[in-house]
Amino acid sequence: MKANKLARFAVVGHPNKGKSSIVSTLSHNDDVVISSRSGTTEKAESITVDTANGGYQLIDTPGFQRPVKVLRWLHEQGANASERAKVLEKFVHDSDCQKQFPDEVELLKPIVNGAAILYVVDGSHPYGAEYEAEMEILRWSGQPSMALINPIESVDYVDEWKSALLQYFKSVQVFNPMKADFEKQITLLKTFSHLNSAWSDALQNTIGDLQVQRQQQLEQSIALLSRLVEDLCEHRETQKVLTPSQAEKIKPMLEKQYHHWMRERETQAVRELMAIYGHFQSDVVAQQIDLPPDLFDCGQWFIWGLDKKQLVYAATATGALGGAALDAAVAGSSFMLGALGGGLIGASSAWFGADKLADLSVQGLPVGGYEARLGPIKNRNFPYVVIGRFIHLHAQISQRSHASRDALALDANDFQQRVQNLEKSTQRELHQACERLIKQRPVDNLESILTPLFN
Ligand SMILES: Nc1nc2c(ncn2[C@@H]2O[C@H](COP(=O)(O)OP(=O)(O)OP(=O)(O)O)[C@@H](O)[C@H]2O)c(=O)[nH]1
Ligand SMILES: [Mg+2]
Repeated sequence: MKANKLARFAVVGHPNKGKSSIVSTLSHNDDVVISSRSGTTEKAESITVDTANGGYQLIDTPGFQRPVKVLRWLHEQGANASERAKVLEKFVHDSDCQKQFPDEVELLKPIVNGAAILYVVDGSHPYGAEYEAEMEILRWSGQPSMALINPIESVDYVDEWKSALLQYFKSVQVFNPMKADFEKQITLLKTFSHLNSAWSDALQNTIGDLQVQRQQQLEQSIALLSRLVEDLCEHRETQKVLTPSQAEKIKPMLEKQYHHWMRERETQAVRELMAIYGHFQSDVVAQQIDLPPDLFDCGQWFIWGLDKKQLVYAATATGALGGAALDAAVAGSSFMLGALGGGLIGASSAWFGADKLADLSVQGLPVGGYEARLGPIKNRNFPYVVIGRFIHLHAQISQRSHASRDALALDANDFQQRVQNLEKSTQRELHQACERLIKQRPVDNLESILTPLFN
């Protein structure tokens, strides 16, 4: 049976050193309870990372509470080295020990039952002799083991810890569960695969599966953005009215509905994006999430979408400026920016004016009366704003540790740099796609045009 062959790792150590955080990060599970209160985890909890061709188990455990006393009890059993694993077994089944040392019984049980050991320490606090009893107890099990140094606040004592740990563990690694990106997690899993040869094939398969899954997550994100930008670019709000003047009167209401729909649609996409990456505590996270400035905060559009210089290039690349102007824009756009003031681009407000969003139109209906219509969006920077915001969020969410319970902190947006980094021909494809979106024309290969922006 697959379950019997699964590699199992008990994550053990002092209380409050990030054991649960490591389990949460590696299992991509944001359900694991993490807290600054020492002694949060009271019962051993097993989490299975299940993949198509492999998988493994992580067991979160309570921290050691009375290691010195436990070690004394073990010594009192008078066992020689060959009998020590049996003594540990006796310890976890002894009813007096269960009463006296519930935490140690709970954390040693999975190890006695065959789990390998991941011993977690904090690299921001000094090493101390009190840890020796813990490591000695673990050594009695004879199980495969490695140590993880979690630099919770700093790396100040990492070297000191390494010297101490290497005497007890063959493998010692620094691993920060809050910051470990996907690649670092994979590196750690590779180390796990060397701990026990019986598990190495299954763990190698798991690594392969996780890499495939990561690629699928990226593809799903691109498809999600593609649908989002299409929906937002084509949306319109309509309302039947009796007279054209009535249409003017309801314009503020239509605008409100229009903005509401657009914002909701974007928020929904962000939730879906979080779900793709396994951040299911969306209520908590969504409340905490510090979304980019309001979608309709147009003053921010040159930050989230293209800047003015890039818009000049986009305008020329899509033919809005004509061929000669294109060369000038590619050569350097300072001339073009100057020329804008002279009204070179007839439709410049759609390109550069943040005021021009969506128009109200009124049309007579065949059955009588009129239809007031707001939208679709007119602003040429709009699709880039949507793409820029989404890509920024994607970068944050796809790297977000599942142990992180903080608000999503947004750093500088690099969308404009990403556009700049594209090959000129790819840039032009993007600009042409955005132009088609604004002109309500379908873009067949939108996903493949958006893909290079995610690199
Ligand atoms: N900044 C930072 N904080 C961390 C890191 N790892 C853990 N913490 C914090 O340290 C505290 C304890 O983390 P837990 O993962 O709950 O620790 P634990 O070892 O499971 O604790 P117990 O279950 O109480 O034994 C929490 O407040 C975490 O947010 C880290 O790498 N960086
Ligand atoms: Mg815990």
